[in-house]
Formats: sequence, structure tokens, C-alpha cells
Amino acid sequence: MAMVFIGLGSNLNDPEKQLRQAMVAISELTGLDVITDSGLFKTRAMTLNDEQQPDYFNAVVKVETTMNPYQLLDALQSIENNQGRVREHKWGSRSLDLDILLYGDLQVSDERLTLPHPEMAKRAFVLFPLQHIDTDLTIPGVGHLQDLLKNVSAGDVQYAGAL
Ligand code: A4P
Ligand code: MG
Repeated sequence: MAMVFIGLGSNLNDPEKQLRQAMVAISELTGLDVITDSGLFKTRAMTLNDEQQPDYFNAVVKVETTMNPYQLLDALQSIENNQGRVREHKWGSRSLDLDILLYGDLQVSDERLTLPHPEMAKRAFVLFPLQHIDTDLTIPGVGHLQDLLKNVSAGDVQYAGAL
């Protein structure tokens, strides 16, 4: 059994509904139990080249799973595809993005998977939801959540209620 944190994000096609639907789909996966979730956060879009994008909704869910990381990635990508994922370009708007943030204390980097998620340490829309789940988290190879939170802007993230 591995303890895993999954990041959810959407800024197209009714983002709140996308996240709720994704939560249901995740909870229905075989070999996975949902432990808890962060609730919903409304977040300012982080973009490349100052591109204008609608706000995102983000959340993090903590699960326990017997799936290996690649099986889990396959399962999450099927959920993205089932929800008609539209992806314009790298860091572009999307109807649903599911990222594996942490898989236990595993550190890997290959062509399919990088763990911990390489960008998470810099992202307010990941770190604040994580804090709602576990204030005392350490990101393997990166540092303590509380230290990482000092370098991101709380103004980019607004708690928006239960998922
Ligand atoms: N991949 C590697 N490691 C992982 C991992 N830990 N979890 C690979 C999930 N996937 C991982 O992902 C491309 C490939 O990454 C996958 O096929 C998998 O093998 P993708 O999500 O299909 O590609 P993408 O949409 O181009 O993702 P990219 O550029 O990584 O986008 P991000 O980093 O997910 O960021 N602003 C706010 N406020 N909230 C957001 O949620 N999201 C993004 C997208 C930008 N700005 C945002 C938000
Ligand atoms: Mg992704």
C-alpha cells in the first residue's frame, strides 16, 4: 500500500463540476481508497508568457493504493480522457488535469513519470491545498511544506468550500 497525493486542476467547461466528477471517478478505481481531500480552491492561472487564462479550480486528494505508479498514471489519464480532456498546449487551458504529486517517498524520473511532481514545490495552487490535508508534510528530496509555502503567494489561492 502506498500513500499518494493527486493534484486536480481545471479551468474549462465548468471546472467545479470537472473536479467533482473526477473525484467520483478516482474513488471508484479498483485498488484505491480515498483517505481525504483538500476541498476546492479557486486559483489564479499560472501561465507561460503572461498568457491570459480563466481562473482554475484546484484540489488535492490523498489516497491509499495498491497500484504501482504507472498503473495509477494510466488510470488517471483514462479519467482525463473520459472527461473529454481538451489540452491546448503546454501549460494551456484544460478541462481536466490529474497529476501524481507524491507517491509515498518514491523519487523517480523517466520519460513517463517524474516523482515528486517537478513543479509542485513552486505552485501555490498545489501547496495550499496540500496544507489543508497535512500541515507537516515533507516533499522527498525537496523540503518541508511549511518552508515551501514561504516562497509562494497566498493571494493566488482562495478556499472555495467543500468538494
Ligand atoms: N508526467 C510526468 N510526471 C508526471 C506526474 N508526476 N504526474 C508525464 C502526472 N503526469 C506526469 O502531462 C504530460 C506528461 O507528463 C504525461 O503524459 C505524463 O507521462 P500532461 O498533463 O498531459 O501535459 P501538460 O498538460 O502539457 O502538462 P504540463 O505542462 O506538465 O502542465 P502542468 O504542469 O500540469 O500545468 N495554473 C493554476 N492556477 N492551476 C493549475 O492547475 N495547471 C497548469 C498545467 C498550468 N497553470 C495552472 C495549472
Ligand atoms: Mg498533467
